[in-house]
Amino acid sequence: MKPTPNTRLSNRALAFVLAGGRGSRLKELTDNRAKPAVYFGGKTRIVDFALSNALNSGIRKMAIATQYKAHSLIRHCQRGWGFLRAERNEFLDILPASQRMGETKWYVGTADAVTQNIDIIDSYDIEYIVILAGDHIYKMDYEIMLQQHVNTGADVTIGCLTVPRMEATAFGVMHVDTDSRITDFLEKPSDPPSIPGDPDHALASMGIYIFDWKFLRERLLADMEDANSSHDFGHDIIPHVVKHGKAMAHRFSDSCVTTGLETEPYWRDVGTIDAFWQANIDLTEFTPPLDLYDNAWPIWTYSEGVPPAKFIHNEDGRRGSAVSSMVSGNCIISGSTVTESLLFTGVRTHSYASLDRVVALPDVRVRRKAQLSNCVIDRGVEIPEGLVVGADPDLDRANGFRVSEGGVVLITKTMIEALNAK
Ligand code: ADQ
Ligand code: ADP
Repeated sequence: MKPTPNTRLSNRALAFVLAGGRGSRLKELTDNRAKPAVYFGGKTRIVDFALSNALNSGIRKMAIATQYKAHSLIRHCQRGWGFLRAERNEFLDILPASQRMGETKWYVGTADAVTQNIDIIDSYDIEYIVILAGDHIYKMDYEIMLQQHVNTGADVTIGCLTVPRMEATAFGVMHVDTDSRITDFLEKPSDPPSIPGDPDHALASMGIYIFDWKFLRERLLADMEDANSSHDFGHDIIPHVVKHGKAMAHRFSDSCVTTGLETEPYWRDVGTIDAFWQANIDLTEFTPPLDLYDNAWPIWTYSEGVPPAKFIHNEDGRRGSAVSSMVSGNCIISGSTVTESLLFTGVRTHSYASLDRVVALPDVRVRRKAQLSNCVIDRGVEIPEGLVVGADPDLDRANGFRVSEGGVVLITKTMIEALNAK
């Protein structure tokens, strides 16, 4: 019998992850690391979602463009994604700015991040390029989007989803005809146009673009010569293709991966402290909006070989417990109470402490009798004995912590050092 040829388009595609943006709305969480390197969901970092989606979709060639505060991100990619083997024609290539073509030091815009690496991408010998942002949380099968791209003969296919119209000011917003062809594209309009017949919603770009590499290569070289261009996908490349070529919309709901637990397609830009805290806390719900326990669509990450989480009574018989919570490996909950919280690897909580609706990043220490609620604690922070957080915003501010619009308290090492020095 003749073997069946592998017809998956993902075999011939490169996933190109843009991870160079600053993500300044995450405040001190991105002081020392780029947004894609920010921790999410107990074990993973934000970038692991785009990379895992690519891997689970069958894409084996990946590149990631980094620039802002890239050390933590690069270290994570090397440790967590180093299992891809170049000799099997699979890799994650890390592409820092300032290495390649021309004089430009930084990637000027998102398109420039691709242009500066044209010669490298040529060497990958691929037909399609799937451009992704490294800073969103979602599960999506890019193979389905690739198939639509090829079947429609589009110059570009853009992933899109429906958002409340007033939130669309932060997105590229498109108009489509009945065949899903994009007839108009506006980058971050101040007064977003609504979907015809649905005045409260707009069709927003997810920042996911599929091109035939040959087509994009040519467009990028032309764009490079254009003195008026900011060399950005949303501002320059996409509007040009919409006007002069064939741009098609791909609905996220057509390729979103769900386990049945999720009641609607899940996609989050955890770009603010409030959104970051909420999306993490949501995972502890009885029925979470995102299922991370799906063996068929694993979110891969760097994982240390650490011992299991441990829950212990203290010497006074005080129980250490966690309910409606997620507790990662190497955590020790000793004589303290944890509720509706998410603890990353290596968190230690001591007797008579309480944590309610807390997101604690790796290696946080909570000393005795601290009472913490509604907060995000950055990696490695040591919370002093008896500290009260989240009960009174004025007290939190007086202690030097950041209180977000939504009332979530952010605590970093620098803030605790300043408090201890008082
Ligand atoms: P934004 O997310 O606002 O809008 P941008 O700031 O360009 O666009 O970031 C896109 C991605 O590129 C992010 O992952 C960021 O880290 C990265 N990035 C930014 N500047 C970069 C640079 N110079 N070099 C390398 N990487 C860089 C975009 C689109 C909108 C769309 C939203 C969806 O422009 O049309 O609606 O994404 O979130
Ligand atoms: P991670 O994202 O892995 O938690 P760290 O919090 O250890 O990383 O640090 C993020 C990055 O910032 C690392 O590259 C580290 O070297 C760097 N870094 C950490 N603290 C500082 C600091 N105070 N000043 C400058 N760079 C720092």
